[in-house]
Amino acid sequence: MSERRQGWFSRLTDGLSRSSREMTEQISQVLVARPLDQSRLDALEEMLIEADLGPSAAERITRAFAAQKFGKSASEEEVKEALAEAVAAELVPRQGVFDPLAGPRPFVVLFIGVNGSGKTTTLGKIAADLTGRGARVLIAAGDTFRAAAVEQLKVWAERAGADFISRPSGSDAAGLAYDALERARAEHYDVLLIDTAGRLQNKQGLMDELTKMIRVLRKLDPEAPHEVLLVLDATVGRNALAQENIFGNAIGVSGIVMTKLDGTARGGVLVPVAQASDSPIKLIGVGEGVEDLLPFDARAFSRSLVGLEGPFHG
Ligand SMILES: Nc1nc2c(ncn2[C@@H]2O[C@H](COP(=O)(O)OP(=O)(O)O)[C@@H](O)[C@H]2O)c(=O)[nH]1
Ligand SMILES: [Mg+2]
Repeated sequence: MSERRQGWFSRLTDGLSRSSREMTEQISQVLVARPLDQSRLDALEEMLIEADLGPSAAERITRAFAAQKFGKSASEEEVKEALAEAVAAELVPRQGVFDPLAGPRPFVVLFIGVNGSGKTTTLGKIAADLTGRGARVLIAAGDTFRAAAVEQLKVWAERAGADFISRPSGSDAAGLAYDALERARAEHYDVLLIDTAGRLQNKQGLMDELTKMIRVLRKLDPEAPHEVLLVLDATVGRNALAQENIFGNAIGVSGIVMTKLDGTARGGVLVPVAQASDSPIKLIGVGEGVEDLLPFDARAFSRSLVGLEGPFHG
């Protein structure tokens, strides 16, 4: 485990423990070294709901937790371990793998989500990871709405050593996607990463544009896009759940990226999002830097959420 990788986990842990500070304080106040009567279990359930885990997961976690037999003198550590296990049981089945180099070539990935959720940043991090592993990557600037968005993505592409295709702002995003896939096939790229716009104030227009992008990609490759990553910002809390609902219903999503789990994260919302979505959580963002993207590890996440160190700490 490199220094760098440990840094990721400590940032995740820091961010999540900030989001769950109240939760961890309450754990020790409410649950440690006391008999688990109904009022204490109710307090735990309430605490989980307040941490954005949602009522149904909160109920199941509380029930699983109550089934544990704690001695009179259960330590904070023991209580947290049991709670982490109960949270992990919810999330392990919702953990997925993003591995574009295991699929067909060119492997086409579409990034969708509202403005500011972290689509472009996530795409840039993935591009750098793939080129670092020797893959040939083409990036398409499908957010043709804002010139600044194209520039931001171009910087990421240059940094990653990936090739870049764009159109003047205002151009048809579907046309760009089509041209990009045609080029990726002709020039034998391993992966094509397609950014998109996220202006949800015109919801129907956006959904139509995304649907059209997918439709034209399928004219060239019926299997494309091989991955549709929905990028959600954890700091918006329960709004992330509403966004999952909107995009999940309108567009076929194959994986979720939950960003901004560092900093002011309200990481608990990952639990109801994971359960509401038909597709698994595949990646998490833990910072703005190029290396701040992690495969989603349900157990490490659960331990961090309840304020235990991740399994990669000494
Ligand atoms: N702290 C933090 N910031 C992030 C993360 N991912 C993205 N951001 C920041 O969120 C802002 C919006 O990201 P951007 O990729 O432009 O979002 P987009 O509109 O969906 O393309 C930028 O300032 C990013 O640096 C993350 O995991 N952690
Ligand atoms: Mg963007």
